[in-house]
Amino acid sequence: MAQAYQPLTDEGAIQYVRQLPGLFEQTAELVNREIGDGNLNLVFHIVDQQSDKSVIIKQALPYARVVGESWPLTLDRARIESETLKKEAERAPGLVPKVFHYDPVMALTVMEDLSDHIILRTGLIQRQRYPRLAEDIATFLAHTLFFTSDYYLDPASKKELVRQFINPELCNITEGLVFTDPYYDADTNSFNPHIRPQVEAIWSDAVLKREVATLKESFMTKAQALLHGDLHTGSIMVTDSSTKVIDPEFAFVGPIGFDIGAFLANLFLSFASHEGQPGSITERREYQVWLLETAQQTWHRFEQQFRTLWQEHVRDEMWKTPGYVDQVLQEILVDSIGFAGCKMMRRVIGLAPVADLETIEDERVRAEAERLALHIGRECVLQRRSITDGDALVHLVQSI
Ligand code: SR1
Ligand code: MG
Repeated sequence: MAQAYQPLTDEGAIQYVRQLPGLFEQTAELVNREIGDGNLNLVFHIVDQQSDKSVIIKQALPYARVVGESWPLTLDRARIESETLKKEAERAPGLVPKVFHYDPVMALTVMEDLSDHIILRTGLIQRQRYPRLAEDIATFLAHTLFFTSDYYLDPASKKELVRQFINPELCNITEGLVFTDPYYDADTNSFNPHIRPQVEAIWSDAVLKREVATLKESFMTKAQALLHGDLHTGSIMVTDSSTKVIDPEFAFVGPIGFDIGAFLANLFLSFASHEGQPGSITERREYQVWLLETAQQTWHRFEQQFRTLWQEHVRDEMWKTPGYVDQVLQEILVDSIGFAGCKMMRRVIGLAPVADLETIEDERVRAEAERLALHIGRECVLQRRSITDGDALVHLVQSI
């Protein structure tokens, strides 16, 4: 076991897993590939060529990989991630990768290899349909969020949870990249020159910016439940029959609607991207319908499951008052749509764009899709309070 932090090399990663008890045989023929393509970390894929057994090592770097050493970043995010995965596994079994080992000094987690799955974002670009997706994500959201909220936990345990998951540096990234930088001419921004007029219109839209400011304040102050914190379609891996939520290093105790909104935003970004992706109009339209049905079903099943958990477990007598759960769910829906809008606009204007849009090669065609994404994002933020269910949300997106 290392005495001090050091980033693993390819060979170092093999030596590291070899000395862990219970993972590989002494005779294992281990091969390793660094496969990290995210914004922050090293990811090693290690396979025993004899038995085909494999694991993933995810190691935090002391900086944000996407920018480099000029952006230092806490290694504590590895702890946050492994502890969140354990909590999520308790409440949403089967929907997160198994953790085999966590090393606080090396800031790494050894976990289940999900190579038989693909990143959901890649599947959506390829216009794959996933029959379990809405149900599994609704289950993940309802269970992880309800059971880590005050609706279930006693007040002392809830406050201890807030303490355990204080995550100031990663929250600060979100506060900047999602809620601030896209709304002025920030150095971190990076957008298609063909959409400059639409971006400048957003920079000068005080009505929109007041609403985003409200959502930013909610993100920073509404400590409702332990969030995944970055639930985009690059944080979900899928097959036809399995869904796994990965990468909760942005976890903290925040507003329930933030995780739901992140997932909805990424379905809507995919919706917008298929305006510009190759293929026949019919194929693209049919796929867009599936994306909206998935959004609608996710909310619908989240709401049903959250209500069931509430009926069975809500703790406080005052919260059993008839009609109160309806009020809570309506507020969660409104928050979710607002956060979805912010998360759409940041992926078009700010740092860390999404492959759904980036893979549209022709800049002018991409601009059409990006304008649609900005328009949907803006309307989600502005009209969120008038939406009362998943059908109304889908109608809002379709009307744009
Ligand atoms: C510097 S990190 C950029 C983005 O990548 C993560 O996935 C988060 O979404 C973050 O905002
Ligand atoms: Mg991530």
